[in-house]
Amino acid sequence: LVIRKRPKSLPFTLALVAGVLAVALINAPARAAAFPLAIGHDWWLNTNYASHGRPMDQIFVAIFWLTTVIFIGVQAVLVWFLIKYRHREGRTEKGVYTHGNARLEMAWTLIPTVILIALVFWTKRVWDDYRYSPISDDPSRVKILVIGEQFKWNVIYPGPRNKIGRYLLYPKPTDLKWPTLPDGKSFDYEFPNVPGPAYLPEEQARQALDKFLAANNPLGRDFTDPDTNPDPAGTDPELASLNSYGKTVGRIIVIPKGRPVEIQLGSRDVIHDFFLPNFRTKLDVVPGMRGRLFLRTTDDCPGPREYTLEELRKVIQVDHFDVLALINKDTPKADYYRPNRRKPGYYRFSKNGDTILRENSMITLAVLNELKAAGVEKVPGAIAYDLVCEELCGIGHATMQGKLVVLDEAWMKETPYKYYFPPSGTEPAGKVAMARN
Ligand SMILES: [Cu+2]
Repeated sequence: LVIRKRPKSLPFTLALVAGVLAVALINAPARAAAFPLAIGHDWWLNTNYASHGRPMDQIFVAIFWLTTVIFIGVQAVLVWFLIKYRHREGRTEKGVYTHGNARLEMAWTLIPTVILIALVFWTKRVWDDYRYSPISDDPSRVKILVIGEQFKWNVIYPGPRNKIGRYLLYPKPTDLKWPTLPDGKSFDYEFPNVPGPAYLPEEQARQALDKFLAANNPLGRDFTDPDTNPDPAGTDPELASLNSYGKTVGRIIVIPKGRPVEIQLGSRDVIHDFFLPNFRTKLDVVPGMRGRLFLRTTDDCPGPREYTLEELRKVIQVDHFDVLALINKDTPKADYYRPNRRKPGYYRFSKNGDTILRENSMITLAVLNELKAAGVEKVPGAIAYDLVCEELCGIGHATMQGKLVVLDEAWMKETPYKYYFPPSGTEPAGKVAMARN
């Protein structure tokens, strides 16, 4: 290190700057609604719609600018030294090789220490708000169970009683009794005289149980647990089949706007990672463990609304979001269609009897042209945010995607969403859970 002349007050000046910076960092989230982001939208974080996300973004931005300023400063000094002390013919002045400088070393140790301690306390506050959210003991929170498997997401809703019950419990070849079927009977129809798989040769027992799981219970739902049944009164077949496997697999996650939400996570096979970029929510999904995440949408989170075809084009092409079509009896130019008596009907846009777009499906660019040709001007819809797996869980990991849609109270009263959660206002009054910011 070459230093010719050092101002005596340098460490004190630097310590003062660091102190001011640290105080500014700690107080910044309390004062500023949002940090000014000088970098263009496409280069920056995507929009946050979770109440705990704003303080998270602020700490990210602060660390980004702190490290950027220090990086540029260090590089500038480095270049300045290179030029100032370059080799020149006839130069008589020599560099001084120092063997230590207590003040300077104190300065470059203490300043980062102060900054890092400030960041520790700030980070802990933001982390606690996210991971140990006040929503976690809010009795009015609605629950959702998401089960990952190679390579898709299964979504289970609690129904009006807000109960999920036991899942991911799989029978073993050593069990003395056959597992229970959805109708409450036991799985013994292939071996009526055998009390359970343990009484069969192991290979045969495995095959029988594999058959049971594939045909009756891929998610290991415990049919003896009354909490897994959303319709214990047996009043509504639609409600009773809410979480049948055909419906849960690949289903869209719907969350009610503004209500506190608990997302429980489980895995059927390997470790996955549940990541909602627009909701600053991310947690590994580990087999054998029930993960829990909490979120509440911000007030400015867009809910369902009517989109013109041009707006839809922009959202799909420029913002890269899918849009869920929300079509019902009140939608202009929509008609009701029921292909046959055994299947449920649905609302749709059509031309000459052909379906162009049906309710509860994703709007694509190709559909927009057809809608225009059919004279449709506006489509009610809701933005479908991405759910991605952020773990290298296998060869199909990159395509393991789900969608999350935020619906307002009016749409939560429509079929099929009305079956998903207790209606708003019926939940026990909870304390108001808000992210501190
Ligand atoms: Cu995965």
